[in-house]
Amino acid sequence: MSLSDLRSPRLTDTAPDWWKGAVVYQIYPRSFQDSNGDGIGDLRGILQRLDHLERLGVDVIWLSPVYRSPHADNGYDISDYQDIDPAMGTLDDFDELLAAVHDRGMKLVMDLVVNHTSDEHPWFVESRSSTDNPKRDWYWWRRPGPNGEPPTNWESFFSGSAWQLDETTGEYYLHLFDRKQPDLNWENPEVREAVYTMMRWWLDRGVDGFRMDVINLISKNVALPDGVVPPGKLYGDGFPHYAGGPRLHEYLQEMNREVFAGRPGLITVGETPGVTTAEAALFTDPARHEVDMVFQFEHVGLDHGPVTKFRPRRLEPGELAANLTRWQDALARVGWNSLYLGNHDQARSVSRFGDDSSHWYASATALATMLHLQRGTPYVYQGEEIGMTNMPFTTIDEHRDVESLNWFAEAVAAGSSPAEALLGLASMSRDNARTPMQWDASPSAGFTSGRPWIGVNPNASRINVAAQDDDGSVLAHYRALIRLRHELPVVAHGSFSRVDAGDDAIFAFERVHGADRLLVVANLSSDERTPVVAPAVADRWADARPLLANLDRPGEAAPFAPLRPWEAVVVGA
Ligand code: ISL
Ligand code: CA
Repeated sequence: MSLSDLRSPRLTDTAPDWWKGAVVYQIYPRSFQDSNGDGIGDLRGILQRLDHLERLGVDVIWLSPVYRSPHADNGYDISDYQDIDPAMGTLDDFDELLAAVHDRGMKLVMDLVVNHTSDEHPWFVESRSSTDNPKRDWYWWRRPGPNGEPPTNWESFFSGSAWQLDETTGEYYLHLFDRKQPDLNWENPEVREAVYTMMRWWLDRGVDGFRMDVINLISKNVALPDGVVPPGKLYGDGFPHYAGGPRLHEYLQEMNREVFAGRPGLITVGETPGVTTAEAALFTDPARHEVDMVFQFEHVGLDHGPVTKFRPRRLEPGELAANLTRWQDALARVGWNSLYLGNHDQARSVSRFGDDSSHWYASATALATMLHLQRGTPYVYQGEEIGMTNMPFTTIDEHRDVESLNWFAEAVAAGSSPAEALLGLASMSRDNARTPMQWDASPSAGFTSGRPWIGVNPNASRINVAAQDDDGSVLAHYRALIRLRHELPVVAHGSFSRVDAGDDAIFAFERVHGADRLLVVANLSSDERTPVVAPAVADRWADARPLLANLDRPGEAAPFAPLRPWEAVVVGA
């Protein structure tokens, strides 16, 4: 059986779990393509770049928020769920984009941000107007403590207290993120009904599903207890009280009944920071009718320091593979994994988990190989398919993200030197992943004819889509991986088992589906490594056929030959 003999199912697949064979591409619209020279990416820009996505072979496009927003958190603060932000275009542009995506056999998924709204959303404007407004209870309002202090000691994700005192009524409101992102009160059935109505409106318009922002935060412990103050911190950890709350599964099942029932062909993915394997299995057990899959966060937390992610620790080779293996094993029988290394909240994966200086190409492709050939649905974050790297920011003025700006101010106020605080941002700032997509070697990388809202990475002259149209590029390797998933059922549906290769830095695993077998052997380190496997394993793969490799292999592709830095080999049997 050779690759070219195989069929390409793409989205002709009508099975309820079609998304097991799909690859999702995340667009961060603000930084993807600007069509009108204002320096901000927009919907018509995406329309101009659909060829790239079609050639890459992805099945589903997930759009980070394009709704009307004051942009305190780049659109994750929504002031109108049923309109497009003027900077992004219009509803007509949206309809045109959706039709064009569908014409090309792809699907479109919206970001659903319903843990909180913008403080400029009419619901909140009403809610804050008086203590007896009918929408007062749509948000979390509480009276100050005896000394005027916030109702709990919780810290916001973006530094400082999670509570904001509102002068109008002298009460505090809860905002787990920015103070311009007040949390909705899902205990109130009217809130839930309003959200479901809005979701049905988008599905009626033709969208194919939702990526649900911090969906595991929508149910809170209504007693709102203080959190434990960890060593070295000013605030308490409210996470146990606002994440995975008592009514979370009830809400998701209700949403599923009210919104998704009777609409086949959708894809739903919950973003669930801090989720455990056991909880993930519950969320994604098809029999429970909650969501198709969730984004877990363990592997993107491995390098976080004990006090803050901005003082990270060095990962040892093997830590990433060990963690991903744990998730593969945990969801082997029930549930489904989302496979991702990067998104708009994470540093660039090749810079973080790979080696973007000495082994840029090899590490970008080795990481992609081990990720895409696991059991689960892979997500490609814009620019990852060409190996985009972290941005060499040199001053705080070049940063845009509210999280980075707030943390920097807090760190400097607490006595850090600006240089030291910038060092923390250098490896971990979300802005690393938000610089413009690198299309070509022109001054703004083909992103805009104007002045981009955030700087273009200077390496765009070298790392860009136009420069990678040949075999042997990162882009070509992504295309090959996506094609493998579409053409070999074992990639989508096979079991996963890690193979002990005698060295933690070598991530080797077998996939089995009926009589079809696949073996991946990837050296996730910058040193040469030699796999040592049990004789039974070596025998099983003695007659393997080479399917894919990221580096040229001299002679036959013996899967257990010594591996060069970041070398990855895929064979079939
Ligand atoms: O990057 C983080 C802060 O360190 C994450 O904790 C992030 O805030 C978390 O993953 C939730 O992310 C989502 O919700 C946020 C928004 O800022 C992120 O962009 C979004 O992906 C609030 O809506
Ligand atoms: Ca624009």
